[in-house]
Amino acid sequence: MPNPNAELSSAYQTILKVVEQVEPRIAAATRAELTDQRGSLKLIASENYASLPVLATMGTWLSDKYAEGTVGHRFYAGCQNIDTVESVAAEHARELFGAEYAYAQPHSGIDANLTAFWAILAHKIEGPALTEFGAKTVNDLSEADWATLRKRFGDQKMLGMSLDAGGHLTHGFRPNISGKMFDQRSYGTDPTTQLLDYDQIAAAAREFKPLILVAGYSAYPRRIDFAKMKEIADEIGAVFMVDMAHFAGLVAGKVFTGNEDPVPFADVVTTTTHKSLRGPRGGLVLAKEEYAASVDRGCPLVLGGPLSHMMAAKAVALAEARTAEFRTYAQNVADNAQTLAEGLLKRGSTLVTGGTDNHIVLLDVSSFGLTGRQAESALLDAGVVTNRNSVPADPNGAWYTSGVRLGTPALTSRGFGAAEFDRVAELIVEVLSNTTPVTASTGKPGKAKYTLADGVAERVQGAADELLDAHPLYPGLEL
Ligand code: DSN
Repeated sequence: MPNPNAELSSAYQTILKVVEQVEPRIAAATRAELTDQRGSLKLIASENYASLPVLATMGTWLSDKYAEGTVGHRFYAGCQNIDTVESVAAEHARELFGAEYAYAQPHSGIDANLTAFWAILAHKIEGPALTEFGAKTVNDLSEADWATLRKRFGDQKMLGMSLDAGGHLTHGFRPNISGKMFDQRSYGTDPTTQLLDYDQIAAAAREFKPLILVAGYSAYPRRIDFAKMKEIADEIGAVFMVDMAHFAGLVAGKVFTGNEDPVPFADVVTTTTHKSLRGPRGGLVLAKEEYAASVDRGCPLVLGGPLSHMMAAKAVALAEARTAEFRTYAQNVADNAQTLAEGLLKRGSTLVTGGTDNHIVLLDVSSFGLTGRQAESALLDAGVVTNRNSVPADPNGAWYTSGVRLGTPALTSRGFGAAEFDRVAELIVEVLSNTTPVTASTGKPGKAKYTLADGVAERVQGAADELLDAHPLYPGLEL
Protein backbone atom coordinates (compact mmCIF):
# COMPACT_ATOMS: atom_id res chain seq x y z
CA MET A 1 0.00 0.00 0.00
CA PRO A 2 1.45 3.43 -0.85
CA ASN A 3 2.52 5.62 2.07
CA PRO A 4 -0.43 8.05 2.49
CA ASN A 5 1.94 10.70 3.88
CA ALA A 6 3.97 10.60 0.67
CA GLU A 7 0.76 10.87 -1.36
CA LEU A 8 -0.25 13.91 0.66
CA SER A 9 3.20 15.46 0.14
CA SER A 10 2.41 16.78 -3.28
CA ALA A 11 -1.01 17.98 -2.08
CA TYR A 12 0.57 19.99 0.76
CA GLN A 13 3.29 21.30 -1.55
CA THR A 14 0.60 22.60 -3.91
CA ILE A 15 -1.47 24.06 -1.07
CA LEU A 16 1.52 25.93 0.33
CA LYS A 17 2.47 27.28 -3.12
CA VAL A 18 -1.07 28.63 -3.50
CA VAL A 19 -0.99 30.18 -0.01
CA GLU A 20 2.43 31.65 -0.75
CA GLN A 21 1.02 33.64 -3.63
CA VAL A 22 -1.46 35.36 -1.28
CA GLU A 23 0.58 35.74 1.92
CA PRO A 24 4.11 34.31 1.79
CA ARG A 25 4.74 34.88 5.50
CA ILE A 26 2.00 32.42 6.40
CA ALA A 27 3.33 29.77 4.02
CA ALA A 28 6.81 30.30 5.48
CA ALA A 29 5.57 30.07 9.09
CA THR A 30 3.66 26.86 8.25
CA ARG A 31 6.78 25.28 6.76
CA ALA A 32 8.95 26.51 9.65
CA GLU A 33 6.53 25.05 12.21
CA LEU A 34 6.92 21.60 10.67
CA THR A 35 10.70 21.95 10.84
CA ASP A 36 10.50 23.06 14.49
CA GLN A 37 8.14 20.26 15.47
CA ARG A 38 10.27 17.70 13.68
CA GLY A 39 13.44 18.96 15.34
CA SER A 40 12.48 19.13 19.02
CA LEU A 41 11.57 16.72 21.80
CA LYS A 42 7.96 17.72 22.38
CA LEU A 43 7.10 16.88 25.98
CA ILE A 44 4.19 19.28 26.50
CA ALA A 45 1.63 17.00 28.12
CA SER A 46 -1.35 18.62 26.38
CA GLU A 47 0.07 18.48 22.84
CA ASN A 48 0.23 15.73 20.25
CA TYR A 49 0.59 15.23 16.49
CA ALA A 50 -2.72 14.67 14.71
CA SER A 51 -2.62 12.29 11.75
CA LEU A 52 -2.44 13.74 8.25
CA PRO A 53 -6.01 12.59 7.45
CA VAL A 54 -7.16 14.59 10.49
CA LEU A 55 -5.11 17.64 9.48
CA ALA A 56 -6.25 17.43 5.87
CA THR A 57 -9.92 17.23 6.91
CA MET A 58 -9.62 20.60 8.66
CA GLY A 59 -8.69 22.44 5.48
CA THR A 60 -11.87 22.31 3.42
CA TRP A 61 -14.95 24.28 2.40
CA LEU A 62 -16.93 22.69 5.22
CA SER A 63 -15.58 25.77 7.01
CA ASP A 64 -17.74 28.00 4.80
CA LYS A 65 -21.14 26.85 6.04
CA TYR A 66 -23.09 28.33 8.92
CA ALA A 67 -25.07 25.70 10.85
CA GLU A 68 -26.25 27.15 14.15
CA GLY A 69 -28.63 24.82 15.94
CA THR A 70 -28.53 21.05 16.12
CA VAL A 71 -28.73 18.14 13.68
CA GLY A 72 -32.01 18.42 11.74
CA HIS A 73 -32.90 21.68 13.50
CA ARG A 74 -30.73 24.46 12.05
CA PHE A 75 -31.24 28.20 11.82
CA TYR A 76 -29.87 28.16 8.23
CA ALA A 77 -30.95 26.41 5.07
CA GLY A 78 -28.85 23.83 3.25
CA CYS A 79 -27.19 22.12 6.24
CA GLN A 80 -27.72 18.53 5.06
CA ASN A 81 -24.00 17.77 4.74
CA ILE A 82 -23.20 19.42 8.05
CA ASP A 83 -25.91 17.25 9.63
CA THR A 84 -24.04 14.23 8.28
CA VAL A 85 -20.72 15.51 9.63
CA GLU A 86 -22.06 16.29 13.11
CA SER A 87 -24.02 13.01 13.30
CA VAL A 88 -20.97 10.93 12.37
CA ALA A 89 -18.77 12.75 14.92
CA ALA A 90 -21.38 12.27 17.67
CA GLU A 91 -21.93 8.61 16.72
CA HIS A 92 -18.20 7.86 16.96
CA ALA A 93 -17.95 9.71 20.28
CA ARG A 94 -20.91 7.84 21.77
CA GLU A 95 -19.68 4.45 20.64
CA LEU A 96 -16.02 5.03 21.51
CA PHE A 97 -16.76 6.18 25.05
CA GLY A 98 -19.97 4.23 25.67
CA ALA A 99 -21.82 7.51 26.27
CA GLU A 100 -25.58 7.97 26.13
CA TYR A 101 -25.25 11.31 24.33
CA ALA A 102 -22.45 13.29 22.62
CA TYR A 103 -22.21 16.90 21.45
CA ALA A 104 -19.43 17.63 18.95
CA GLN A 105 -19.80 21.40 18.56
CA PRO A 106 -17.60 22.97 21.29
CA HIS A 107 -14.65 24.80 19.78
CA SER A 108 -12.33 24.19 22.74
CA GLY A 109 -12.15 22.78 26.25
CA ILE A 110 -13.32 26.05 27.80
CA ASP A 111 -16.30 26.04 25.45
CA ALA A 112 -17.09 22.43 26.32
CA ASN A 113 -17.01 23.26 30.03
CA LEU A 114 -19.16 26.39 29.59
CA THR A 115 -21.67 24.34 27.62
CA ALA A 116 -21.70 21.75 30.39
CA PHE A 117 -22.09 24.33 33.18
CA TRP A 118 -25.03 25.98 31.43
CA ALA A 119 -26.62 22.63 30.65
CA ILE A 120 -26.43 21.72 34.34
CA LEU A 121 -27.84 25.11 35.37
CA ALA A 122 -30.64 24.77 32.80
CA HIS A 123 -31.49 21.26 33.96
CA LYS A 124 -31.24 21.82 37.71
CA ILE A 125 -32.19 25.48 38.19
CA GLU A 126 -34.05 26.83 35.14
CA GLY A 127 -36.24 23.76 34.53
CA PRO A 128 -37.70 23.60 38.08
CA ALA A 129 -38.11 27.41 38.09
CA LEU A 130 -40.21 27.31 34.92
CA THR A 131 -42.58 24.85 36.59
CA GLU A 132 -42.66 26.94 39.75
CA PHE A 133 -43.45 30.13 37.78
CA GLY A 134 -46.06 28.34 35.64
CA ALA A 135 -44.06 29.06 32.47
CA LYS A 136 -43.62 26.70 29.52
CA THR A 137 -40.46 28.32 28.16
CA VAL A 138 -38.15 31.13 29.26
CA ASN A 139 -40.06 33.43 26.90
CA ASP A 140 -43.10 33.15 29.21
CA LEU A 141 -41.21 34.49 32.25
CA SER A 142 -42.11 37.92 33.59
CA GLU A 143 -39.36 40.47 34.36
CA ALA A 144 -39.79 39.69 38.07
CA ASP A 145 -39.45 35.93 37.41
CA TRP A 146 -36.27 36.65 35.41
CA ALA A 147 -34.81 38.66 38.24
CA THR A 148 -35.44 35.74 40.63
CA LEU A 149 -33.99 33.23 38.18
CA ARG A 150 -30.86 35.33 37.53
CA LYS A 151 -30.23 35.46 41.26
CA ARG A 152 -30.65 31.69 41.54
CA PHE A 153 -28.11 31.14 38.72
CA GLY A 154 -25.69 33.45 40.51
CA ASP A 155 -26.05 31.64 43.83
CA GLN A 156 -24.75 28.28 42.68
CA LYS A 157 -21.65 26.54 44.03
CA MET A 158 -18.92 24.47 42.44
CA LEU A 159 -16.30 22.27 44.10
CA GLY A 160 -13.27 21.34 41.97
CA MET A 161 -9.61 20.44 42.30
CA SER A 162 -7.37 23.33 43.30
CA LEU A 163 -5.13 24.85 40.65
CA ASP A 164 -2.22 24.43 43.00
CA ALA A 165 -2.73 20.66 43.15
CA GLY A 166 -3.09 20.34 39.36
CA GLY A 167 -6.72 21.37 38.71
CA HIS A 168 -7.81 23.52 35.78
CA LEU A 169 -8.67 27.21 35.49
CA THR A 170 -12.13 26.44 34.12
CA HIS A 171 -13.10 24.57 37.27
CA GLY A 172 -14.09 27.75 39.07
CA PHE A 173 -11.02 29.96 39.21
CA ARG A 174 -11.19 33.74 39.03
CA PRO A 175 -9.26 34.33 35.77
CA ASN A 176 -11.88 32.17 34.03
CA ILE A 177 -15.59 32.93 33.72
CA SER A 178 -16.39 29.82 35.81
CA GLY A 179 -14.86 31.60 38.81
CA LYS A 180 -17.15 34.57 38.25
CA MET A 181 -20.28 32.46 37.59
CA PHE A 182 -19.96 30.19 40.61
CA ASP A 183 -19.24 30.44 44.28
CA GLN A 184 -16.22 28.15 44.20
CA ARG A 185 -14.19 26.08 46.62
CA SER A 186 -11.51 23.57 45.91
CA TYR A 187 -10.11 20.36 47.24
CA GLY A 188 -6.36 19.79 47.21
CA THR A 189 -4.09 16.84 47.69
CA ASP A 190 -2.61 15.30 50.83
CA PRO A 191 0.40 17.43 51.89
CA THR A 192 2.56 14.36 52.50
CA THR A 193 1.63 11.98 49.68
CA GLN A 194 0.49 14.72 47.23
CA LEU A 195 -2.32 12.32 46.26
CA LEU A 196 -6.06 13.02 46.20
CA ASP A 197 -7.61 12.28 49.57
CA TYR A 198 -11.21 11.12 49.04
CA ASP A 199 -12.09 11.54 52.73
CA GLN A 200 -11.01 15.17 52.57
CA ILE A 201 -13.02 15.68 49.35
CA ALA A 202 -16.09 14.11 50.99
CA ALA A 203 -15.72 16.35 54.05
CA ALA A 204 -15.39 19.47 51.85
CA ALA A 205 -18.43 18.41 49.81
CA ARG A 206 -20.57 17.80 52.91
CA GLU A 207 -19.67 21.18 54.33
CA PHE A 208 -19.95 23.25 51.11
CA LYS A 209 -22.81 21.37 49.39
CA PRO A 210 -21.99 22.36 45.80
CA LEU A 211 -24.41 22.06 42.90
CA ILE A 212 -21.52 20.66 40.81
CA LEU A 213 -18.66 18.43 41.94
CA VAL A 214 -15.93 18.53 39.30
CA ALA A 215 -13.15 15.99 38.84
CA GLY A 216 -10.31 16.29 36.35
CA TYR A 217 -6.92 17.95 36.12
CA SER A 218 -4.27 19.34 33.87
CA ALA A 219 -1.21 18.66 36.02
CA TYR A 220 -1.87 15.70 38.33
CA PRO A 221 0.20 12.62 37.48
CA ARG A 222 -2.23 10.03 38.87
CA ARG A 223 -5.52 8.30 38.08
CA ILE A 224 -8.83 9.15 39.75
CA ASP A 225 -11.31 6.72 41.30
CA PHE A 226 -14.51 8.02 39.69
CA ALA A 227 -16.72 5.56 41.57
CA LYS A 228 -15.61 7.17 44.83
CA MET A 229 -16.18 10.67 43.45
CA LYS A 230 -19.65 9.69 42.25
CA GLU A 231 -20.46 8.32 45.73
CA ILE A 232 -19.48 11.68 47.23
CA ALA A 233 -21.61 13.57 44.68
CA ASP A 234 -24.60 11.31 45.31
CA GLU A 235 -24.34 11.65 49.08
CA ILE A 236 -24.82 15.44 48.86
CA GLY A 237 -27.08 15.43 45.78
CA ALA A 238 -24.52 17.19 43.55
CA VAL A 239 -24.20 16.84 39.80
CA PHE A 240 -20.99 14.96 39.03
CA MET A 241 -19.00 16.41 36.16
CA VAL A 242 -15.64 15.18 34.86
CA ASP A 243 -13.29 17.12 32.62
CA MET A 244 -11.20 14.37 31.01
CA ALA A 245 -9.44 16.65 28.51
CA HIS A 246 -6.00 15.42 29.51
CA PHE A 247 -6.67 11.71 29.69
CA ALA A 248 -9.43 11.18 27.10
CA GLY A 249 -6.98 9.19 24.97
CA LEU A 250 -6.33 6.82 27.85
CA VAL A 251 -10.08 6.35 28.33
CA ALA A 252 -10.61 5.87 24.58
CA GLY A 253 -7.69 3.42 24.42
CA LYS A 254 -9.11 1.39 27.37
CA VAL A 255 -6.10 2.02 29.59
CA PHE A 256 -8.46 3.60 32.11
CA THR A 257 -11.29 1.14 32.71
CA GLY A 258 -13.59 0.25 35.62
CA ASN A 259 -13.50 2.94 38.30
CA GLU A 260 -10.91 4.90 36.27
CA ASP A 261 -13.29 5.43 33.33
CA PRO A 262 -15.41 8.51 34.14
CA VAL A 263 -18.14 7.97 31.54
CA PRO A 264 -20.31 5.42 33.39
CA PHE A 265 -20.16 7.48 36.60
CA ALA A 266 -20.42 11.14 35.62
CA ASP A 267 -23.60 13.00 34.67
CA VAL A 268 -21.61 15.12 32.23
CA VAL A 269 -18.11 14.55 30.84
CA THR A 270 -16.18 17.15 28.84
CA THR A 271 -12.98 16.83 26.88
CA THR A 272 -10.76 18.42 24.31
CA THR A 273 -9.96 16.38 21.24
CA HIS A 274 -6.34 17.37 20.63
CA LYS A 275 -4.43 16.12 23.67
CA SER A 276 -3.97 12.40 24.36
CA LEU A 277 -6.97 11.76 22.05
CA ARG A 278 -4.75 12.97 19.14
CA GLY A 279 -7.43 14.75 17.12
CA PRO A 280 -7.95 18.30 15.89
CA ARG A 281 -8.15 21.21 18.33
CA GLY A 282 -11.64 21.28 19.77
CA GLY A 283 -14.03 20.08 22.45
CA LEU A 284 -16.71 17.48 23.09
CA VAL A 285 -19.42 17.02 25.70
CA LEU A 286 -20.70 13.57 26.67
CA ALA A 287 -23.72 13.28 28.93
CA LYS A 288 -26.40 11.09 30.37
CA GLU A 289 -29.60 11.26 28.32
CA GLU A 290 -31.24 13.34 31.05
CA TYR A 291 -28.92 16.27 30.17
CA ALA A 292 -29.02 15.86 26.36
CA ALA A 293 -31.62 18.50 25.55
CA SER A 294 -29.85 21.07 27.75
CA VAL A 295 -26.41 20.35 26.27
CA ASP A 296 -27.89 20.65 22.77
CA ARG A 297 -28.64 24.29 23.54
CA GLY A 298 -24.87 25.02 23.66
CA CYS A 299 -25.15 26.83 20.33
CA PRO A 300 -26.28 29.61 20.29
CA LEU A 301 -26.41 29.82 24.12
CA VAL A 302 -22.65 30.07 24.65
CA LEU A 303 -21.13 28.83 21.37
CA GLY A 304 -20.84 30.58 18.04
CA GLY A 305 -21.80 28.70 14.89
CA PRO A 306 -20.30 25.20 14.81
CA LEU A 307 -16.98 24.82 12.97
CA SER A 308 -18.06 22.14 10.55
CA HIS A 309 -14.57 21.44 9.21
CA MET A 310 -13.42 20.84 12.80
CA MET A 311 -16.37 18.56 13.58
CA ALA A 312 -15.42 16.60 10.45
CA ALA A 313 -11.83 16.30 11.66
CA LYS A 314 -13.10 15.22 15.10
CA ALA A 315 -15.10 12.46 13.36
CA VAL A 316 -11.97 11.25 11.54
CA ALA A 317 -9.89 11.31 14.74
CA LEU A 318 -12.60 9.49 16.71
CA ALA A 319 -12.76 6.84 13.98
CA GLU A 320 -8.98 6.42 14.36
CA ALA A 321 -9.35 6.18 18.14
CA ARG A 322 -11.67 3.18 17.71
CA THR A 323 -8.90 1.05 16.18
CA ALA A 324 -6.71 -1.59 17.82
CA GLU A 325 -3.68 0.55 16.87
CA PHE A 326 -4.98 3.37 19.01
CA ARG A 327 -5.36 1.06 22.01
CA THR A 328 -1.74 0.03 21.63
CA TYR A 329 -0.77 3.68 21.34
CA ALA A 330 -2.66 4.60 24.54
CA GLN A 331 -1.03 1.77 26.49
CA ASN A 332 2.37 2.90 25.19
CA VAL A 333 1.65 6.48 26.36
CA ALA A 334 1.13 5.20 29.93
CA ASP A 335 4.07 2.75 29.81
CA ASN A 336 6.38 5.46 28.47
CA ALA A 337 5.37 7.83 31.27
CA GLN A 338 6.42 5.12 33.75
CA THR A 339 9.78 4.77 32.02
CA LEU A 340 10.30 8.53 31.94
CA ALA A 341 9.46 8.80 35.66
CA GLU A 342 11.75 5.90 36.58
CA GLY A 343 14.52 7.34 34.42
CA LEU A 344 14.30 10.67 36.24
CA LEU A 345 14.03 9.10 39.70
CA LYS A 346 17.04 6.83 39.25
CA ARG A 347 19.06 9.91 38.26
CA GLY A 348 18.17 11.65 41.52
CA SER A 349 15.17 13.79 40.49
CA THR A 350 12.15 14.60 42.65
CA LEU A 351 8.69 13.95 41.21
CA VAL A 352 5.38 15.22 42.54
CA THR A 353 3.58 12.19 44.08
CA GLY A 354 6.81 10.21 43.59
CA GLY A 355 5.86 8.97 40.11
CA THR A 356 3.02 8.65 37.62
CA ASP A 357 0.31 6.29 36.49
CA ASN A 358 -1.07 8.38 33.63
CA HIS A 359 0.66 10.33 30.84
CA ILE A 360 2.05 13.18 33.00
CA VAL A 361 5.28 13.45 34.97
CA LEU A 362 5.55 16.53 37.19
CA LEU A 363 9.21 17.20 37.89
CA ASP A 364 9.99 19.32 40.96
CA VAL A 365 13.07 21.24 39.79
CA SER A 366 13.80 22.86 43.15
CA SER A 367 16.12 19.92 43.85
CA PHE A 368 18.28 21.26 40.99
CA GLY A 369 18.20 24.70 42.66
CA LEU A 370 16.07 26.08 39.79
CA THR A 371 12.69 27.65 39.26
CA GLY A 372 10.33 26.14 36.71
CA ARG A 373 10.91 29.17 34.50
CA GLN A 374 14.69 28.63 34.46
CA ALA A 375 14.33 24.90 33.85
CA GLU A 376 11.81 25.38 31.04
CA SER A 377 14.09 27.91 29.30
CA ALA A 378 17.28 25.88 29.70
CA LEU A 379 15.56 22.76 28.35
CA LEU A 380 14.25 24.74 25.38
CA ASP A 381 17.81 25.90 24.60
CA ALA A 382 18.66 22.21 24.19
CA GLY A 383 15.64 21.36 22.02
CA VAL A 384 13.47 19.91 24.80
CA VAL A 385 10.04 21.57 24.80
CA THR A 386 8.18 21.47 28.13
CA ASN A 387 6.10 23.88 30.18
CA ARG A 388 6.72 25.17 33.67
CA ASN A 389 4.05 24.30 36.20
CA SER A 390 3.34 24.91 39.86
CA VAL A 391 3.89 22.10 42.32
CA PRO A 392 1.60 21.78 45.38
CA ALA A 393 2.20 24.69 47.83
CA ASP A 394 4.64 26.20 45.34
CA PRO A 395 6.85 28.87 46.96
CA ASN A 396 7.52 30.44 43.53
CA GLY A 397 3.86 31.03 42.60
CA ALA A 398 2.15 30.41 39.29
CA TRP A 399 4.48 32.52 37.10
CA TYR A 400 7.99 31.31 38.01
CA THR A 401 6.86 28.00 39.57
CA SER A 402 9.03 25.17 40.91
CA GLY A 403 8.03 22.48 38.47
CA VAL A 404 8.17 21.36 34.88
CA ARG A 405 5.31 19.31 33.45
CA LEU A 406 6.29 16.52 31.08
CA GLY A 407 3.97 14.34 28.99
CA THR A 408 4.41 11.35 26.73
CA PRO A 409 1.51 11.54 24.17
CA ALA A 410 3.37 13.40 21.42
CA LEU A 411 6.66 11.50 21.35
CA THR A 412 4.77 8.21 21.69
CA SER A 413 2.96 9.18 18.48
CA ARG A 414 6.40 9.38 16.86
CA GLY A 415 7.12 5.82 17.98
CA PHE A 416 9.32 6.51 21.02
CA GLY A 417 9.42 3.54 23.41
CA ALA A 418 11.15 2.63 26.65
CA ALA A 419 14.75 3.01 25.43
CA GLU A 420 14.05 6.43 23.95
CA PHE A 421 12.21 7.72 27.03
CA ASP A 422 15.01 6.56 29.31
CA ARG A 423 17.41 8.52 27.10
CA VAL A 424 15.07 11.54 27.26
CA ALA A 425 15.21 11.35 31.08
CA GLU A 426 19.00 11.29 30.90
CA LEU A 427 19.07 14.34 28.61
CA ILE A 428 16.70 16.30 30.87
CA VAL A 429 18.88 15.60 33.90
CA GLU A 430 22.00 16.52 31.93
CA VAL A 431 20.51 19.93 31.08
CA LEU A 432 19.14 20.69 34.54
CA SER A 433 22.24 19.61 36.43
CA ASN A 434 24.30 21.93 34.21
CA THR A 435 22.02 24.95 34.67
CA THR A 436 22.86 27.59 37.27
CA PRO A 437 20.55 30.40 38.41
CA VAL A 438 21.93 33.90 37.91
CA THR A 439 21.91 35.95 41.11
CA ALA A 440 19.58 38.96 40.86
CA SER A 441 20.79 42.55 41.42
CA THR A 442 19.24 42.34 44.91
CA GLY A 443 21.75 39.60 45.76
CA LYS A 444 18.95 37.02 46.01
CA PRO A 445 18.81 34.00 43.70
CA GLY A 446 17.12 35.13 40.47
CA LYS A 447 13.95 33.41 39.30
CA ALA A 448 14.23 33.84 35.53
CA LYS A 449 17.86 34.16 34.45
CA TYR A 450 20.24 31.22 34.29
CA THR A 451 23.38 30.00 32.59
CA LEU A 452 23.76 26.67 30.89
CA ALA A 453 27.29 25.22 30.97
CA ASP A 454 29.21 25.49 27.68
CA GLY A 455 28.48 22.83 25.13
CA VAL A 456 25.51 21.24 26.95
CA ALA A 457 22.80 22.66 24.69
CA GLU A 458 24.63 21.50 21.56
CA ARG A 459 25.40 18.06 22.99
CA VAL A 460 21.80 17.46 24.12
CA GLN A 461 20.31 18.81 20.87
CA GLY A 462 22.64 16.44 18.98
CA ALA A 463 21.48 13.47 21.07
CA ALA A 464 17.84 14.56 20.63
CA ASP A 465 18.36 14.78 16.86
CA GLU A 466 19.53 11.17 16.80
CA LEU A 467 16.34 10.05 18.56
CA LEU A 468 14.13 12.28 16.41
CA ASP A 469 15.75 11.22 13.12
CA ALA A 470 15.11 7.58 13.99
CA HIS A 471 11.40 8.38 14.56
CA PRO A 472 10.45 10.90 11.88
CA LEU A 473 7.32 13.00 12.14
CA TYR A 474 4.99 12.44 9.15
CA PRO A 475 7.53 10.25 7.33
CA GLY A 476 7.34 10.71 3.60
CA LEU A 477 5.91 14.21 3.85
CA GLU A 478 8.36 16.52 2.10
CA LEU A 479 7.59 20.20 1.70
N1 DSN B 1 -3.70 24.30 28.11
C1 DSN B 1 -4.05 22.99 28.58
C2 DSN B 1 -2.90 22.31 29.20
O1 DSN B 1 -1.79 22.61 28.82
O2 DSN B 1 -3.09 21.46 30.05
C3 DSN B 1 -5.18 23.03 29.51
O3 DSN B 1 -6.12 23.94 29.09
